[in-house]
Amino acid sequence: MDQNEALALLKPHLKQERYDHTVRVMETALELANRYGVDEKKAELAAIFHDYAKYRPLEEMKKWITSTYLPKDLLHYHHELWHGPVGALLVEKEIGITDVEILDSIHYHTTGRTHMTQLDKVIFLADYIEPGRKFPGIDEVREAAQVSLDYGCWMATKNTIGFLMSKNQPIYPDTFYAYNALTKAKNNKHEGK
Ligand code: DGI
Ligand code: FE
Ligand code: FE
Repeated sequence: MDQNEALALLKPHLKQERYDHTVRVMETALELANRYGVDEKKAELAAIFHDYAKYRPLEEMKKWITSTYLPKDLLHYHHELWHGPVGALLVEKEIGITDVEILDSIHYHTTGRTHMTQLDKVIFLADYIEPGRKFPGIDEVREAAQVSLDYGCWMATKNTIGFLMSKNQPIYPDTFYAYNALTKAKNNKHEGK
């Protein structure tokens, strides 16, 4: 599936501003994939479909979580965390993408996970630093993304956890698992282990 075909399939599912965000995530993901030697075709498709389920009604997402293999604990956390896992499911069902690496990077794009693949990291980080984003601390994450994929993702998970804690929000376990795995990798590297 080429870029234009994929974008045309995506477009009816998103509002204009979300579509524009997606195009910026795609461009950012392609840059990161190129820089860090990750499969650009997979990065392109995963980025295009990462927010595919963003506007599905909550009741529909709930139904998919309840009736499929998706983790049930999602229902006990903010519904903002549902569109990644449900998106991966629907991109397979409705768009016909079967590549597990692509589907996983869509599934985990909001939280990350333990031992993220290189593709997971590209999508997670591209979504965080695309040029339209204006989070507090974003410049530091953009600089870290120039140093390495791991360092950029580590900084993004650290920022997200700090942000959620400052708002007294619960944090989904995968967000902690991602942060822990990236922190251990970073510390081991610095200690020369
Ligand atoms: O879909 P996007 O807006 O492009 O971005 P996203 O899929 O990364 O969603 C971002 C939102 O998800 C942001 O408001 C922070 C929130 N989030 C990320 N990790 C967690 C979380 N919210 C909770 N409650 N817990 C988390 O672990
Ligand atoms: Fe998202
Ligand atoms: Fe997004």
